[in-house]
Amino acid sequence: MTLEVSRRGLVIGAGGLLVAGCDKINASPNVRKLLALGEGATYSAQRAIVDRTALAPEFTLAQMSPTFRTNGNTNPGWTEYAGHVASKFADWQLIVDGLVARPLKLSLAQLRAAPYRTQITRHDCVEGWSAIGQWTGAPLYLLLKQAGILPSARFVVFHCADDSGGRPYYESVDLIDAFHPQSILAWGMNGQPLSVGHGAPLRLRVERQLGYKQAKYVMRVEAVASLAGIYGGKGGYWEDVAGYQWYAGI
Ligand SMILES: Nc1nc2c(c(=O)[nH]1)N[C@H]1C(S)=C(S)[C@@H](COP(=O)(O)O)O[C@H]1N2
Ligand SMILES: [Mo]
Repeated sequence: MTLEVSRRGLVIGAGGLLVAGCDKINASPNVRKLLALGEGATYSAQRAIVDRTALAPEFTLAQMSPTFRTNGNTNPGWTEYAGHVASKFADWQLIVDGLVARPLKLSLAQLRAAPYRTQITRHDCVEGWSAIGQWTGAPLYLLLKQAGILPSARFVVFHCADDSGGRPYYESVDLIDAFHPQSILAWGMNGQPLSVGHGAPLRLRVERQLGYKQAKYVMRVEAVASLAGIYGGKGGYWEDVAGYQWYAGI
């Protein structure tokens, strides 16, 4: 197990974060409800809950893929995004809002100065390719905690800068995955700032789920009670347009 020490001196390791993650998950009213259900239900129901919080495998630097291809949209392209690329995202801000007590607007500099986690994981695309890469970013649960996510929230929606045929790309996860210790909003990849092709300035990594859940170009994180009424209502771009599975666990 590797230990990462962030600039704030917070020691982050797979084990340490797992404990932190579990504390947080236990603290979430939704999960408390699930766990309470599990206590009175079958062993398999409990095991399903435990599996959801397990860590995805992590790899060594030596195991990283020599190339990590880009896929899907590789540049949102429109004027405002192009302006942010030109100014190296100096004036860009991530919005965290919806069912939160304290909506946030965070600059890339603020995100990079916050506690971060680095993980080397395997990305699996449904189109039949995989690649192992290193991701560095802000643990999602820390941002949601900072924003004061409300008990009425059930899902977290990631709004992206790109669209296909006028339909914005978006994705969503439930609170178990949102508070998973390996769920991060990555600003770094393979030791470099995240490139435009891979989703600059910020992209989601939810390491126990398929490639299309790994939303690139994340502009806004919205806590919601329901996915109904958000775009096509199925929780994601590919879910809406092609009937892809919403959970997409691997
Ligand atoms: N905003 C946005 N996110 C996206 C996509 C996209 O087209 N737009 N494609 C998805 C798919 S299908 C995959 S496999 C990965 C590809 O990530 P990469 O370009 O870093 O390899 O991003 C996912 N996230
Ligand atoms: Mo994909």
